Amino acid sequence: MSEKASVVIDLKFEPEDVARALAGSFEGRKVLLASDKSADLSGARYAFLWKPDLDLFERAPNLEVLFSGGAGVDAILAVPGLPDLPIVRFVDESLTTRMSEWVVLQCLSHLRQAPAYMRQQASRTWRELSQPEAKELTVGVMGLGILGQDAVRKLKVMGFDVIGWSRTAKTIDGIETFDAAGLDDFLGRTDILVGLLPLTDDTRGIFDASLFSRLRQGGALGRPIFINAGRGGSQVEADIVAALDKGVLGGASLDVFEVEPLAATSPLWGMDNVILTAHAAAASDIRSLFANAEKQIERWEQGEPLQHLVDKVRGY
Ligand code: NDP
Ligand code: OXD
Repeated sequence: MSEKASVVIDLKFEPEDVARALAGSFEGRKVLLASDKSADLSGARYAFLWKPDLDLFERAPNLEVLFSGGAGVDAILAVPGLPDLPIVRFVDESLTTRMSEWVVLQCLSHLRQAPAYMRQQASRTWRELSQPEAKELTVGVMGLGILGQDAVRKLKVMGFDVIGWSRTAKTIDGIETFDAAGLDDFLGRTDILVGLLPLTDDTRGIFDASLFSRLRQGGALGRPIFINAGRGGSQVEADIVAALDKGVLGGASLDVFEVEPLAATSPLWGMDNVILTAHAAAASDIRSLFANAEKQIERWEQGEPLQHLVDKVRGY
C-alpha cells in the first residue's frame, strides 16, 4: 500500500496536548512537526497553522491545503509570503457551543448585575439591586456567521429581544436582522452589543467611540453594555475606557484584546462593571481539529470540494 501524503503541524498549542491529540489521528500518514527545525518538510501536502513560523513555506514547498487551527484566520492571512493555497477554517460544534455559552453568560451577568454583586460581596454589603427581565433588553449581535447565528438563537431562548447585523442580509427565524447599510438603525435599538466579527480591513477598529455613541441610552440597564469575543483588533480600547468613564457605556465583557496578553498596566483590569477573560471564550479542541481536517483531506483526495474555505478577498 502506498504511503498517504504527509501532514505538518505548526500550531502554537502545548506540545503535550498536540501529541495527545495526534494519538489515533492521521492513520497511515507521516506527521511532521514544524518545531523540529531539522525535519525535512518537503513531502508535506497539508499544514496546520495558527501563527506559523515565517520559514514554514520555504521548508514545505509542496503544500496543497492549509488548515487553520482556529475559526479566525486573520493571523494566517497576515503572514508575509503566504502561498496561494486553499485555507480551510476550523468550524466545530463544540467550539460554537462554548462560544454561545460565553456570550449568554456575559449577557446574563450584566442583566443580573454580577459585577456589582461581586463588589458588594467583597465589602459584605447586603443590598438588593434592580432586576429587569431579559425581554426588556435588546441584544444586538454583530456578525451572523457560524458563531453569531448560534448565539442569537440561544440568547432568544433566554428571553432576550435579539437582533443581528452582518455584511449581507440574513433571514433567521424570530430574529430581526440588518445588513451593512442598516448599522445605525441596528445600533439605535441595541442595549447589549455583542461582537462576533472576524478581523478584516473593514472591521479593524469598528468598535470605537463613534459606534458606542450610537447605541441606545436609557434602556432597562440605563446604559449600554459592550461584549466582544471576535478579535481585539476590532476594538479601540482607549475608546472603551473613555466610554466607560463617561458613562456612554455602562459595562463591558472582553475576551479579546488589541495586544494579547493584555498588559498589566491596562486600565481595563481595574474598572467597575468590566469582565475580562483571557481569549478563552471558545478554544479549539485539537482532537476535533484533526478529525475535521481528516474528513476534508479525504474529500480533497477524492476530488470533492473542500468545505469551510476562507475567501481571501473578503478576509474571512
Ligand atoms: P464566520 O465567517 O462564520 O462569520 C463572520 C460573520 O461576520 C458573518 O456573518 C459576516 O457577514 C460578518 N462580517 C464579516 N465582515 C463584516 C463586515 N465588514 N460587516 C458586517 N459583517 C461582517 O465566522 P465565525 O462566526 O465562525 O467566527 C467569527 C470570529 O470569531 C472569528 O473570525 C474569530 O475572530 C472569532 N473567534 C473567537 C474565539 C474566541 O475564543 N474568542 C473563538 C473562535 C472564533 P456575512 O454573513 O454577510 O458574510
Ligand atoms: C479562534 C480563536 O479563532 O480561538 O478559533 O480565537
